[in-house]
Amino acid sequence: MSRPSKLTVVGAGAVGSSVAYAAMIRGAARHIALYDIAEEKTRAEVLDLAHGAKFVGATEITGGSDIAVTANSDVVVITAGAKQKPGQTRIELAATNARIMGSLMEQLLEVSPEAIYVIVSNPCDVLTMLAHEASGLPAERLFASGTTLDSSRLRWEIARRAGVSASSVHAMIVGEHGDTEFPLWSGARIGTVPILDWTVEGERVFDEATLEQIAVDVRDAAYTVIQGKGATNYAIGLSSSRIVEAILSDEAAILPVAPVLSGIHGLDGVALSVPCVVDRAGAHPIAQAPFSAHEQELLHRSAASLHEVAAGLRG
Ligand code: 6V0
Repeated sequence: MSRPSKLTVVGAGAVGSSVAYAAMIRGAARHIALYDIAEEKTRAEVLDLAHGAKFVGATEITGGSDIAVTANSDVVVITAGAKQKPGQTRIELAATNARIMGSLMEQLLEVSPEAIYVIVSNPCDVLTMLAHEASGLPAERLFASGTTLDSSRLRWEIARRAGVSASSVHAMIVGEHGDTEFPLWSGARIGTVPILDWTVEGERVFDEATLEQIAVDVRDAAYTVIQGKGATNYAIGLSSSRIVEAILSDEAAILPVAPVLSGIHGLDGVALSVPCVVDRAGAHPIAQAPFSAHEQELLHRSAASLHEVAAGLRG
Protein backbone atom coordinates (compact mmCIF):
# COMPACT_ATOMS: atom_id res chain seq x y z
CA MET A 1 0.00 0.00 0.00
CA SER A 2 1.35 3.45 -0.84
CA ARG A 3 2.06 5.80 2.05
CA PRO A 4 -0.34 8.76 2.54
CA SER A 5 0.71 11.99 0.83
CA LYS A 6 2.43 14.51 3.09
CA LEU A 7 2.52 18.27 2.66
CA THR A 8 4.69 20.39 4.93
CA VAL A 9 4.04 24.10 5.21
CA VAL A 10 7.04 25.97 6.59
CA GLY A 11 6.05 29.18 8.36
CA ALA A 12 2.88 29.42 10.43
CA GLY A 13 2.31 33.13 9.88
CA ALA A 14 -0.55 34.75 7.96
CA VAL A 15 0.42 32.99 4.72
CA GLY A 16 1.54 29.59 6.00
CA SER A 17 -1.52 29.03 8.18
CA SER A 18 -3.76 29.99 5.25
CA VAL A 19 -1.92 27.59 2.94
CA ALA A 20 -2.52 24.80 5.47
CA TYR A 21 -6.18 25.81 5.89
CA ALA A 22 -6.83 25.92 2.13
CA ALA A 23 -5.02 22.61 1.59
CA MET A 24 -7.04 21.02 4.39
CA ILE A 25 -10.39 22.21 3.01
CA ARG A 26 -9.47 21.26 -0.57
CA GLY A 27 -8.16 17.85 0.49
CA ALA A 28 -4.79 18.55 -1.14
CA ALA A 29 -2.85 16.06 1.02
CA ARG A 30 -3.68 13.26 3.46
CA HIS A 31 -1.19 14.60 6.03
CA ILE A 32 -0.43 18.31 6.53
CA ALA A 33 2.43 19.34 8.81
CA LEU A 34 3.03 22.93 9.90
CA TYR A 35 6.56 23.91 10.93
CA ASP A 36 7.73 27.22 12.39
CA ILE A 37 10.36 28.27 14.91
CA ALA A 38 7.62 30.13 16.86
CA GLU A 39 6.61 27.15 18.98
CA GLU A 40 3.57 28.41 20.84
CA LYS A 41 2.03 30.06 17.78
CA THR A 42 2.54 26.91 15.71
CA ARG A 43 1.02 24.69 18.37
CA ALA A 44 -2.03 26.98 18.48
CA GLU A 45 -2.42 27.03 14.68
CA VAL A 46 -2.17 23.23 14.51
CA LEU A 47 -4.80 22.85 17.24
CA ASP A 48 -7.14 25.36 15.61
CA LEU A 49 -6.86 23.56 12.25
CA ALA A 50 -7.24 20.11 13.83
CA HIS A 51 -10.38 21.23 15.66
CA GLY A 52 -12.05 21.57 12.26
CA ALA A 53 -11.14 18.05 11.15
CA LYS A 54 -14.71 16.84 11.53
CA PHE A 55 -15.84 19.08 8.68
CA VAL A 56 -13.32 18.06 6.02
CA GLY A 57 -12.08 14.85 4.44
CA ALA A 58 -9.55 12.59 6.13
CA THR A 59 -6.64 14.92 6.76
CA GLU A 60 -4.17 14.52 9.60
CA ILE A 61 -2.78 17.81 10.94
CA THR A 62 0.50 17.84 12.87
CA GLY A 63 3.23 20.36 13.51
CA GLY A 64 5.65 22.11 15.81
CA SER A 65 9.02 23.79 16.04
CA ASP A 66 11.15 20.66 15.60
CA ILE A 67 12.34 20.12 12.02
CA ALA A 68 11.55 16.41 12.52
CA VAL A 69 7.84 17.23 12.01
CA THR A 70 8.66 17.89 8.34
CA ALA A 71 10.33 14.51 7.70
CA ASN A 72 9.40 12.44 4.65
CA SER A 73 7.34 15.14 2.99
CA ASP A 74 6.25 14.79 -0.62
CA VAL A 75 5.82 18.55 -1.01
CA VAL A 76 7.23 21.38 1.09
CA VAL A 77 5.75 24.86 0.71
CA ILE A 78 8.01 27.52 2.21
CA THR A 79 6.38 30.70 3.55
CA ALA A 80 8.87 31.42 6.35
CA GLY A 81 10.52 34.77 6.62
CA ALA A 82 10.03 38.42 7.03
CA LYS A 83 7.64 40.49 4.99
CA GLN A 84 8.37 43.92 3.56
CA LYS A 85 8.27 46.65 6.22
CA PRO A 86 7.43 50.26 5.40
CA GLY A 87 10.57 51.93 4.07
CA GLN A 88 12.40 48.65 3.54
CA THR A 89 13.80 48.05 0.07
CA ARG A 90 13.22 44.83 -1.83
CA ILE A 91 16.94 44.03 -1.65
CA GLU A 92 16.96 44.47 2.15
CA LEU A 93 14.02 42.08 2.47
CA ALA A 94 15.74 39.70 0.08
CA ALA A 95 18.90 39.67 2.18
CA THR A 96 16.97 38.79 5.36
CA ASN A 97 14.96 36.05 3.71
CA ALA A 98 17.93 34.67 1.80
CA ARG A 99 19.72 34.14 5.12
CA ILE A 100 16.68 32.35 6.57
CA MET A 101 16.24 30.26 3.41
CA GLY A 102 19.87 29.13 3.34
CA SER A 103 19.81 27.34 6.68
CA LEU A 104 16.19 26.21 6.28
CA MET A 105 16.76 24.42 2.97
CA GLU A 106 19.70 22.52 4.37
CA GLN A 107 17.69 21.23 7.34
CA LEU A 108 14.61 20.43 5.27
CA LEU A 109 16.55 18.53 2.61
CA GLU A 110 18.19 16.39 5.24
CA VAL A 111 14.85 14.98 6.37
CA SER A 112 12.89 15.21 3.09
CA PRO A 113 15.44 14.52 0.35
CA GLU A 114 12.81 13.44 -2.18
CA ALA A 115 10.34 16.30 -1.75
CA ILE A 116 9.28 18.92 -4.26
CA TYR A 117 9.96 22.39 -2.86
CA VAL A 118 7.68 25.36 -3.57
CA ILE A 119 8.97 28.76 -2.43
CA VAL A 120 6.35 31.37 -1.54
CA SER A 121 8.48 33.64 0.71
CA ASN A 122 9.43 36.84 -1.07
CA PRO A 123 11.14 37.71 -3.27
CA CYS A 124 10.15 34.19 -4.30
CA ASP A 125 11.93 34.11 -7.68
CA VAL A 126 15.27 35.34 -6.33
CA LEU A 127 15.07 33.02 -3.31
CA THR A 128 14.45 30.13 -5.71
CA MET A 129 17.58 31.02 -7.68
CA LEU A 130 19.72 31.11 -4.53
CA ALA A 131 18.18 27.92 -3.10
CA HIS A 132 18.70 26.18 -6.44
CA GLU A 133 22.39 27.11 -6.47
CA ALA A 134 22.89 26.12 -2.83
CA SER A 135 20.95 22.85 -2.89
CA GLY A 136 21.86 21.48 -6.31
CA LEU A 137 18.28 20.21 -6.66
CA PRO A 138 17.08 19.67 -10.24
CA ALA A 139 15.21 22.75 -11.47
CA GLU A 140 11.88 20.95 -11.76
CA ARG A 141 11.92 20.00 -8.04
CA LEU A 142 12.41 23.51 -6.64
CA PHE A 143 10.33 26.40 -7.91
CA ALA A 144 8.57 29.57 -6.82
CA SER A 145 4.81 29.89 -6.64
CA GLY A 146 5.65 32.83 -8.89
CA THR A 147 2.72 34.50 -10.63
CA THR A 148 0.10 31.85 -9.83
CA LEU A 149 -1.57 34.29 -7.43
CA ASP A 150 -1.15 37.25 -9.79
CA SER A 151 -2.73 35.23 -12.61
CA SER A 152 -5.73 34.47 -10.41
CA ARG A 153 -6.06 38.20 -9.71
CA LEU A 154 -5.86 38.84 -13.47
CA ARG A 155 -8.60 36.34 -14.25
CA TRP A 156 -10.84 37.89 -11.62
CA GLU A 157 -10.34 41.39 -13.06
CA ILE A 158 -11.14 40.16 -16.58
CA ALA A 159 -14.05 37.94 -15.50
CA ARG A 160 -15.92 40.65 -13.62
CA ARG A 161 -15.72 42.99 -16.61
CA ALA A 162 -16.66 40.27 -19.10
CA GLY A 163 -19.53 38.91 -16.98
CA VAL A 164 -18.22 35.33 -16.99
CA SER A 165 -16.73 33.03 -14.37
CA ALA A 166 -13.03 33.42 -13.60
CA SER A 167 -12.49 29.77 -14.46
CA SER A 168 -13.60 30.50 -18.06
CA VAL A 169 -10.89 33.13 -18.51
CA HIS A 170 -7.63 31.83 -19.95
CA ALA A 171 -4.96 34.40 -19.20
CA MET A 172 -1.69 34.52 -17.33
CA ILE A 173 0.71 36.92 -15.70
CA VAL A 174 4.31 35.89 -16.34
CA GLY A 175 7.81 37.09 -15.41
CA GLU A 176 8.86 38.23 -11.96
CA HIS A 177 6.38 37.98 -9.06
CA GLY A 178 6.65 41.73 -8.55
CA ASP A 179 7.14 45.03 -10.26
CA THR A 180 8.24 43.78 -13.72
CA GLU A 181 5.52 41.15 -14.12
CA PHE A 182 3.19 41.44 -17.13
CA PRO A 183 0.11 39.77 -18.67
CA LEU A 184 0.56 37.51 -21.70
CA TRP A 185 -2.16 39.38 -23.60
CA SER A 186 -1.28 37.75 -26.93
CA GLY A 187 -2.74 34.45 -25.73
CA ALA A 188 -5.57 35.75 -23.51
CA ARG A 189 -8.98 34.21 -24.25
CA ILE A 190 -12.44 34.33 -22.71
CA GLY A 191 -13.80 30.90 -23.48
CA THR A 192 -12.41 30.62 -27.02
CA VAL A 193 -12.76 34.34 -27.85
CA PRO A 194 -9.60 36.49 -28.06
CA ILE A 195 -9.91 39.07 -25.28
CA LEU A 196 -10.04 42.13 -27.57
CA ASP A 197 -13.02 40.63 -29.45
CA TRP A 198 -15.19 40.07 -26.34
CA THR A 199 -18.41 42.09 -26.36
CA VAL A 200 -21.16 42.75 -23.81
CA GLU A 201 -24.46 43.90 -25.36
CA GLY A 202 -22.71 44.46 -28.68
CA GLU A 203 -19.96 46.68 -27.20
CA ARG A 204 -16.32 45.69 -26.96
CA VAL A 205 -15.30 45.55 -23.30
CA PHE A 206 -11.52 45.55 -23.59
CA ASP A 207 -9.40 48.15 -25.38
CA GLU A 208 -5.68 48.86 -24.97
CA ALA A 209 -6.27 51.38 -22.16
CA THR A 210 -8.46 48.92 -20.20
CA LEU A 211 -5.87 46.17 -20.57
CA GLU A 212 -3.14 48.52 -19.35
CA GLN A 213 -5.27 49.50 -16.33
CA ILE A 214 -5.92 45.84 -15.49
CA ALA A 215 -2.19 45.06 -15.67
CA VAL A 216 -1.42 47.94 -13.28
CA ASP A 217 -4.23 46.96 -10.88
CA VAL A 218 -3.00 43.35 -10.76
CA ARG A 219 0.62 44.40 -10.27
CA ASP A 220 -0.34 46.72 -7.40
CA ALA A 221 -3.02 44.47 -5.87
CA ALA A 222 -0.79 43.21 -3.05
CA TYR A 223 0.02 46.78 -1.96
CA THR A 224 -3.71 47.57 -1.76
CA VAL A 225 -4.48 44.49 0.35
CA ILE A 226 -1.44 44.93 2.60
CA GLN A 227 -2.32 48.58 3.20
CA GLY A 228 -5.78 47.57 4.40
CA LYS A 229 -5.06 44.44 6.46
CA GLY A 230 -1.31 44.12 6.87
CA ALA A 231 -0.86 40.93 4.82
CA THR A 232 -2.29 38.97 1.93
CA ASN A 233 -3.23 35.45 2.94
CA TYR A 234 -6.45 33.89 1.58
CA ALA A 235 -5.72 34.03 -2.15
CA ILE A 236 -2.08 32.95 -1.73
CA GLY A 237 -3.35 30.11 0.48
CA LEU A 238 -5.64 28.90 -2.28
CA SER A 239 -3.04 29.45 -5.03
CA SER A 240 -0.43 27.45 -3.12
CA SER A 241 -2.88 24.65 -2.42
CA ARG A 242 -3.70 24.55 -6.14
CA ILE A 243 -0.01 23.99 -6.93
CA VAL A 244 0.25 21.24 -4.28
CA GLU A 245 -2.83 19.49 -5.72
CA ALA A 246 -1.31 19.56 -9.23
CA ILE A 247 1.84 17.92 -7.86
CA LEU A 248 0.31 15.30 -5.58
CA SER A 249 -2.37 14.21 -8.03
CA ASP A 250 0.17 14.12 -10.89
CA GLU A 251 -2.23 16.35 -12.75
CA ALA A 252 -0.06 17.88 -15.48
CA ALA A 253 -1.88 21.17 -14.91
CA ILE A 254 -0.51 24.24 -16.67
CA LEU A 255 0.36 26.89 -14.08
CA PRO A 256 2.62 29.97 -14.15
CA VAL A 257 5.24 28.90 -11.62
CA ALA A 258 8.93 29.77 -11.60
CA PRO A 259 11.66 27.13 -11.77
CA VAL A 260 15.18 28.20 -12.75
CA LEU A 261 15.00 28.31 -16.56
CA SER A 262 17.50 26.84 -18.91
CA GLY A 263 17.15 27.69 -22.57
CA ILE A 264 13.51 28.82 -22.31
CA HIS A 265 12.90 31.98 -24.37
CA GLY A 266 16.67 32.39 -24.51
CA LEU A 267 17.00 32.60 -20.72
CA ASP A 268 19.33 30.66 -18.42
CA GLY A 269 19.94 30.60 -14.68
CA VAL A 270 17.01 32.82 -13.76
CA ALA A 271 13.76 31.81 -12.02
CA LEU A 272 10.82 33.43 -13.77
CA SER A 273 7.20 32.42 -14.14
CA VAL A 274 6.33 31.01 -17.55
CA PRO A 275 3.58 28.50 -18.37
CA CYS A 276 4.74 25.20 -16.85
CA VAL A 277 3.27 21.69 -16.76
CA VAL A 278 3.06 20.77 -13.06
CA ASP A 279 2.97 17.07 -12.18
CA ARG A 280 4.35 14.61 -9.62
CA ALA A 281 7.89 15.22 -10.88
CA GLY A 282 7.62 18.99 -10.47
CA ALA A 283 7.39 21.97 -12.85
CA HIS A 284 8.36 21.74 -16.52
CA PRO A 285 8.38 24.97 -18.57
CA ILE A 286 6.55 24.70 -21.89
CA ALA A 287 9.23 25.53 -24.45
CA GLN A 288 6.80 26.26 -27.27
CA ALA A 289 4.46 28.59 -25.32
CA PRO A 290 4.07 31.57 -27.69
CA PHE A 291 5.23 35.04 -26.61
CA SER A 292 4.97 38.07 -28.94
CA ALA A 293 8.21 39.98 -29.67
CA HIS A 294 7.14 42.63 -27.12
CA GLU A 295 6.39 39.97 -24.49
CA GLN A 296 9.83 38.39 -25.09
CA GLU A 297 11.37 41.81 -24.49
CA LEU A 298 9.41 42.25 -21.24
CA LEU A 299 10.44 38.78 -20.07
CA HIS A 300 14.09 39.61 -20.66
CA ARG A 301 13.61 42.88 -18.75
CA SER A 302 12.17 40.89 -15.84
CA ALA A 303 15.16 38.52 -16.01
CA ALA A 304 17.64 41.41 -15.94
CA SER A 305 15.98 42.83 -12.84
CA LEU A 306 16.14 39.48 -11.01
CA HIS A 307 19.76 38.86 -12.03
CA GLU A 308 20.61 42.25 -10.53
CA VAL A 309 18.94 41.47 -7.17
CA ALA A 310 20.52 37.98 -7.05
CA ALA A 311 23.97 39.40 -7.86
CA GLY A 312 23.56 41.94 -5.03
CA LEU A 313 22.84 39.10 -2.63
CA ARG A 314 25.73 36.94 -3.77
CA GLY A 315 27.86 39.98 -2.93
P1 6V0 B 1 4.43 36.37 8.85
O1 6V0 B 1 3.00 36.41 9.26
O2 6V0 B 1 5.41 37.32 9.46
O3 6V0 B 1 4.95 34.86 9.02
C1 6V0 B 1 6.25 34.47 8.77
C2 6V0 B 1 6.55 33.29 9.68
O4 6V0 B 1 7.85 32.78 9.33
C3 6V0 B 1 6.58 33.65 11.16
O5 6V0 B 1 5.62 32.88 11.87
C4 6V0 B 1 8.01 33.31 11.59
O6 6V0 B 1 8.10 32.77 12.90
C5 6V0 B 1 8.40 32.27 10.54
N1 6V0 B 1 9.85 32.07 10.43
C6 6V0 B 1 10.85 32.99 10.40
N2 6V0 B 1 12.04 32.38 10.31
C7 6V0 B 1 11.80 31.05 10.27
C8 6V0 B 1 12.63 29.89 10.18
N3 6V0 B 1 13.95 30.01 10.11
N4 6V0 B 1 12.05 28.68 10.18
C9 6V0 B 1 10.70 28.55 10.27
N5 6V0 B 1 9.87 29.61 10.33
C10 6V0 B 1 10.41 30.84 10.35
O7 6V0 B 1 4.54 36.63 7.27
P2 6V0 B 1 3.44 36.21 6.17
O8 6V0 B 1 2.96 34.85 6.48
O9 6V0 B 1 2.47 37.31 5.98
O10 6V0 B 1 4.35 36.19 4.86
C11 6V0 B 1 5.32 35.19 4.67
C12 6V0 B 1 6.08 35.40 3.37
O11 6V0 B 1 5.21 35.15 2.26
C13 6V0 B 1 6.62 36.82 3.18
O12 6V0 B 1 7.94 36.76 2.67
C14 6V0 B 1 5.67 37.41 2.15
O13 6V0 B 1 6.26 38.47 1.42
C15 6V0 B 1 5.41 36.18 1.30
N6 6V0 B 1 4.23 36.23 0.40
C16 6V0 B 1 4.37 35.73 -0.84
C17 6V0 B 1 3.33 35.71 -1.75
C18 6V0 B 1 3.54 35.14 -3.12
O14 6V0 B 1 2.64 35.20 -3.98
N7 6V0 B 1 4.70 34.58 -3.40
C19 6V0 B 1 2.06 36.23 -1.38
C20 6V0 B 1 1.91 36.71 -0.11
C21 6V0 B 1 2.99 36.79 0.86
